Amino acid sequence: MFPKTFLLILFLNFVSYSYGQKAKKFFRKDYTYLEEVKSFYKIHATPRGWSDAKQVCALEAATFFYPENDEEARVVLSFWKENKPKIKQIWIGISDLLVEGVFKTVDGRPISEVYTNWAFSEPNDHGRNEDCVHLNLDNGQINDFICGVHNYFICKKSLDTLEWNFNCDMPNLDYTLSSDIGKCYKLHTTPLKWNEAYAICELEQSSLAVINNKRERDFLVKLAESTPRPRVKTQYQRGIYHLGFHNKLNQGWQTVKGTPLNVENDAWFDNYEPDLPIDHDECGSMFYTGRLINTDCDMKSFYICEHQPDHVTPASITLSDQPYVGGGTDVL
Ligand code: FUC
Ligand code: CA
Ligand code: CA
Repeated sequence: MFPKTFLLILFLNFVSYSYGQKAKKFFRKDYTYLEEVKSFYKIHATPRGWSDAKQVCALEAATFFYPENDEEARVVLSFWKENKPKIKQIWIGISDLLVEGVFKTVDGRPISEVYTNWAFSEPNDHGRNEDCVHLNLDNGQINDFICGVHNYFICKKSLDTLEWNFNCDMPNLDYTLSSDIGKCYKLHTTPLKWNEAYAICELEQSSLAVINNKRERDFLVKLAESTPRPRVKTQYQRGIYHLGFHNKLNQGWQTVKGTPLNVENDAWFDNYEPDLPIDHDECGSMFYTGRLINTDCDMKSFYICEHQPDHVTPASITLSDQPYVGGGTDVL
């Protein structure tokens, strides 16, 4: 009897939690909720090629917008006109990249199920080089066009599909809270250059992690232990993780938050590569042992993002905490 009641309580809690978040109608600060279509939208005013646009939406835990029907097209077009009236067209999440002539949405639906308001005699695969669909914002008609051309676009999240990471106060479920430290972290295992990693963390509403004390260092070392074992000997697989500090401005090592990093500690560069530091190695990373190292900014590496949940008071972060710069041993 007890376990059943217990399970029921757990279940009700879960339901009311998700319901609670949905009732708040909040996804991210940069998205606007439109009640008529029960979804959140963000206008991206940085023009991108179609594939990049698709990736950006995915990284924001959203979908590359396409109208699901005439009603949504109407509502979103008027939302656009209120905000960015001058733009003539945007990319939408429909293409025939996979099979020529077969147009599908980014989530795999045939175009016939959604929005087929083609302009006259479209799609025409003009120059045999048009696989991506754009939407004319004046008349709501669509046309196939060259995917590499840069256009504005919209990302969308429906209220239906909204999930919430309550511990971390964010929609991204991949972040884990360390209640000890008062921050949430995500370790990324697709190796990227430092700048790229920086940009991805930002899209996830977070930033490259900065280690403030030994406890946090230990936590990140544990997190790093969860990454797959090396199979090929490339740099990143030797256990390097990009973090949030650099000397790119040549004004001394500093964190991504602009605070100085104290590098007096002799543990700083030692034992990693005999000839370091050299000039272009101006990006900050962590060896899997927890030691901070400088790395070539172009080196692709795993990386760790951190997110500060709004409701958590970071008890362990005090004003006296300097970003941590030492510790660990680098034995390969
Ligand atoms: C029509 C369109 C093409 C392109 C060309 C200039 O042929 O179908 O997509 O815009 O005009
Ligand atoms: Ca085509
Ligand atoms: Ca066309």
